[in-house]
Amino acid sequence: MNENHPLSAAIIAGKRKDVPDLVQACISAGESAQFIVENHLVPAMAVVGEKFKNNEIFVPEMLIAARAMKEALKILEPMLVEAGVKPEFNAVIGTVEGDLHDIGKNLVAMMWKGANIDVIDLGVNVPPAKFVEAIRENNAKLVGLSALLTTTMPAMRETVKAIREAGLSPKIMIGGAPITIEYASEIGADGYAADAGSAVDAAMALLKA
Ligand code: B1M
Repeated sequence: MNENHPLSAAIIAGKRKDVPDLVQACISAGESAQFIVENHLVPAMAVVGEKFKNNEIFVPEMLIAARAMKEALKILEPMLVEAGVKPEFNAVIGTVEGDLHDIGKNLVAMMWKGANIDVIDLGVNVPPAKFVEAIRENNAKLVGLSALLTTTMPAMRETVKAIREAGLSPKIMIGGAPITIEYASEIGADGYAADAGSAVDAAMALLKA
């Protein structure tokens, strides 16, 4: 991990405007798009996640860093597609039915993307059947459910139930302000994360288990 590389440092500091030139410099130096993602982008977002987890940075800084990472991906994604490089893992994420809060869910999605996971974001107010359909269509290995309201926590239980009853076995992670690890185990989810930084470690642990 080399978070001191100029590109990684620019992402961590959220210097979005510097990112395209730094990506081009890496390409000119002969680095492949995959190498750049794995050695500069992923480590940078890992540092961002760690700082967020430790309350060294907060939501605005994290969003700014994620935006800087997106600038790099804009250049690198077409190159990755052309080279036939696919992220190692994929995931479906959404805010459960009845719930319109998406700021935390978007942060988790961005951190997962930063960890080189292909993320299909279903948005907010997602009914269980839509999760089931997306998991099936994409053969998703990981599913993220977010809820911010105590009144929508039961929709998480319903979603987990619908996924299992459909005979699908992706790893299911849940999170959101009212959610606890106890609730995760109560409803049969595989994992829980308290924040977007921990959500990357937890996702990787589930995917590699
Ligand atoms: Co709403 N709201 N809201 N709201 N809102 C809360 C959640 C509330 C606590 C405010 C309060 O009363 N103090 C309260 C819930 C009370 C409860 O259920 N116990 C509440 C309420 C009541 C409501 C309405 C019912 C209000 C009304 O209309 N009467 C209504 C419900 C609408 C609906 O969803 N059906 C409503 C509406 C809204 C807005 C639309 C105005 C807006 C949402 C805008 C949006 O998301 N695009 C909004 C907002 C902004 C909030 C607060 C102020 C902030 C939420 C937020 O974005 N936090 C919130 C009060 C608060 O938290 N201070 C509140 C920042 C975000 C980064 O944190 O989402 O927790 P968070 O995500 C964290 C972690 O939880 C975790 O990682 C994230 C990053 O660290 N995480 C995951 C989240 N998802 C995860 C998934 C994972 C893993 C980790 O794995 C998959």
